[in-house]
Amino acid sequence: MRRELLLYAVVLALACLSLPRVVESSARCKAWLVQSIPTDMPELPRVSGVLSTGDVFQWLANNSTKSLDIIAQYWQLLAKPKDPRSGEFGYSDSELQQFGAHLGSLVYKSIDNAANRNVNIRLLSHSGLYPYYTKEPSDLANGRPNVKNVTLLLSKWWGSGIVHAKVWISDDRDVYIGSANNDWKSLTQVKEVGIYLSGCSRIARKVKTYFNNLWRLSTLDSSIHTRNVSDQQWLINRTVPCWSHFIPNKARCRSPLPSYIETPNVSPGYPSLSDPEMLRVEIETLPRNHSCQEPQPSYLSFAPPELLFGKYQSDEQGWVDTIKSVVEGGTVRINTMDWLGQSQYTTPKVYWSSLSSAVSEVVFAKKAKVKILVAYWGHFIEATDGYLRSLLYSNVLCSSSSSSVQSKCLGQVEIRYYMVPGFNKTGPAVINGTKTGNLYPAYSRVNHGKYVVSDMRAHIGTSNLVWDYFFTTSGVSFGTYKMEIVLKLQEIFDADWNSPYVVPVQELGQDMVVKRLVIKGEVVIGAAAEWEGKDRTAVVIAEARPISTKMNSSSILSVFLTIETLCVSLLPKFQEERARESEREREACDSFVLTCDHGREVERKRYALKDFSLLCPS
Ligand SMILES: *[C@@H]1O[C@H](CO)[C@@H](O)[C@H](O)[C@H]1NC(C)=O
Ligand SMILES: *[C@@H]1O[C@H](CO)[C@@H](O)[C@H](O)[C@H]1NC(C)=O
Ligand SMILES: *[C@@H]1O[C@H](CO)[C@@H](O)[C@H](O)[C@H]1NC(C)=O
Ligand SMILES: *[C@@H]1O[C@H](CO)[C@@H](O)[C@H](O)[C@H]1NC(C)=O
Ligand SMILES: *[C@@H]1O[C@H](CO)[C@@H](O)[C@H](O)[C@H]1NC(C)=O
Ligand SMILES: *[C@@H]1O[C@H](CO)[C@@H](O)[C@H](O)[C@H]1NC(C)=O
Ligand SMILES: *[C@@H]1O[C@H](CO)[C@@H](O)[C@H](O)[C@H]1NC(C)=O
Ligand SMILES: *[C@@H]1O[C@H](CO)[C@@H](O)[C@H](O)[C@H]1NC(C)=O
Ligand SMILES: CC(=O)N[C@H]1CO[C@H](CO)[C@@H](O)[C@@H]1O
Repeated sequence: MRRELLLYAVVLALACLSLPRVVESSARCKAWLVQSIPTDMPELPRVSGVLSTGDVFQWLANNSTKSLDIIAQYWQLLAKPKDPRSGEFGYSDSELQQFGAHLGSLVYKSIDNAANRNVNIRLLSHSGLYPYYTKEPSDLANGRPNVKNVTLLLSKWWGSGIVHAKVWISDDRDVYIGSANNDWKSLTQVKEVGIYLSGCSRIARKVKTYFNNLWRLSTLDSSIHTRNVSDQQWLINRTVPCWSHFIPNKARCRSPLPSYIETPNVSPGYPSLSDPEMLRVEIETLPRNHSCQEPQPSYLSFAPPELLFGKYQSDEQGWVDTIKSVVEGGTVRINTMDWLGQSQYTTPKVYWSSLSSAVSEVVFAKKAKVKILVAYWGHFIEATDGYLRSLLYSNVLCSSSSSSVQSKCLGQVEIRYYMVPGFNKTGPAVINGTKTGNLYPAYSRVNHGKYVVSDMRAHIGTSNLVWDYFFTTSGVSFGTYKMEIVLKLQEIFDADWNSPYVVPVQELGQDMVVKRLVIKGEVVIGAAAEWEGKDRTAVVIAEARPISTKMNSSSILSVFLTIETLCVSLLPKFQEERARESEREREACDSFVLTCDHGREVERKRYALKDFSLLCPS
């Protein structure tokens, strides 16, 4: 035994020595992070070594020789500017060119080409979106025995919910998992983040197992395989598949899926696994770092839990464990479109504190800094702000939890809204013959990525952070302890977090005060923002003369901007760290440079926000 080990060590050492010469072999598993960056975001720093979604989708199709399996919520790769029902109606060809719509056609064409090469293609989607629904996958399948398309309605199985995973598997070897839909806007008008795994058969086969479970589900009759249960974990009555662990053990059916979970019979629900399956796959990244250490483990997680198999963890556990993986005094970065501590589509609503609890726990016990970036866009969910502010209240609770100086709260939650410029000017260019003034197509200009990264591990998913996505909707995540991926994902987050496209979320009841601010030559000596019904009022006092601006919800942006402009920190403990000086560029109202001195660090940022003109006398 010992000799064997020794021999193994020698072989490993030799393999390591010879590594650089054999790396070009295509059998190696390589990983890249993948992004889509909306047009017209010149101030967003580009992160090197990150691929673009449009390229990766084409490669996955172009490189396929045997099989191509795609899970999509909906398909809109081909823009339809001439169709009055379309969200891009009325934009000119040159505008669409500027939007990058042609990239969607290239992706569509690459799948069409793969179909012509007789690749076996399986397309699994939700029912699609108005007005085209399943037109694109149907067109691709039409008259081709090698292309199969199915629609899977999860609401028949879980009462609500949709196919929401965005997954491509090519030749059981190359995989994309991420936030990008099969929509041309997901390539150039929506901020997306995903991972491209190339030459990774072991991972691809596991993702394919999940695909096969979904595919099988689409062939089954939900009416004989579902039960209405009184869910004892979430305290609502709801419909679930008959093999669900939300059904008491004795009443459960045997799962008809090809692969299912092998945990002991526990109920209610799907408690966290103590030792979820980890994939010990050596992953190569760019820049290459040939280490001869054990491969850092990676994992997959899936939703909803009834589709789990083997010892793979639920998507909720993947998120929670990644938040909790932070080292003492470390940082967790969370990027999401939505954040709700409840369900969105059930009646009655479910209260869901899994993620916010995990955040507060690491703030208290691990003294962690948690940065959360949430999208603010045309379809922002109103209840979000309340949940975010209540999460920010953890800062107050943490500070007041300890009285002694030594044990004072060092953890902190910080939350910012991400506003892609133009987010409030989306929709068709023309409605009923009238120009709308919109500048971008409908459902675009939003930060749509879904990931969390601590200093230990990275988790890249397809689910929005709302209960339904974890319990009634299909989602897939890839996570890893691979340090290069962890660092690269942090870099992507930081580029967004420090960009001029973010504004802080204000803590409940926190008023803003500023010492000194220069606006167009006038010294501002006071500022405050408060709620007035549904509206926020911002008051800026310059040289003791109020230049008061009333701000309703439509000009909320300006309030956030004011807050940011004043460099007021959100936390009581930082109250003394106020803006020293801020300078607005004289020539334009929509562009100014802000310099904040936080004592420790000096931040200098450029802002380009048209709504600021409210504060700019015309
Ligand atoms: C995919 O293949 C098509 C046809 O061969 C080619 O035109 C296109 O450039 C390829 N895409 C990429 C990103 O390599
Ligand atoms: C296949 O994928 C690789 C990246 O993994 C890419 O460099 C190459 O261009 C792709 N080949 C084709 C034909 O698209
Ligand atoms: C699949 O595509 C065909 C056209 O080939 C279409 O008739 C059918 O409705 C589609 N099926 C589903 C389930 O979307
Ligand atoms: C479950 O309840 C829903 C709505 O209350 C009902 O439509 C459905 O038929 C029930 N399903 C089963 C399997 O009892
Ligand atoms: C839920 O179902 C249980 C029995 O399964 C029933 O006793 C209860 O009244 C139901 N609750 C609601 C709110 O419908
Ligand atoms: C590369 O590997 C070495 C040792 O294995 C490690 O110390 C170093 O931090 C790694 N570099 C990166 C960028 O992860
Ligand atoms: C456009 O006009 C039709 C017919 O007058 C009307 O039914 C529809 O609501 C209008 N659509 C919008 C978006 O105003
Ligand atoms: C919001 O306030 C702005 C500036 O005062 C004003 O121009 C706009 O009409 C208001 N919008 C609504 C919906 O009240
Ligand atoms: C000026 C403007 O377009 N305001 C809109 C911004 O977005 C919110 C949410 O959709 C709308 O309610 C405002 O009217």
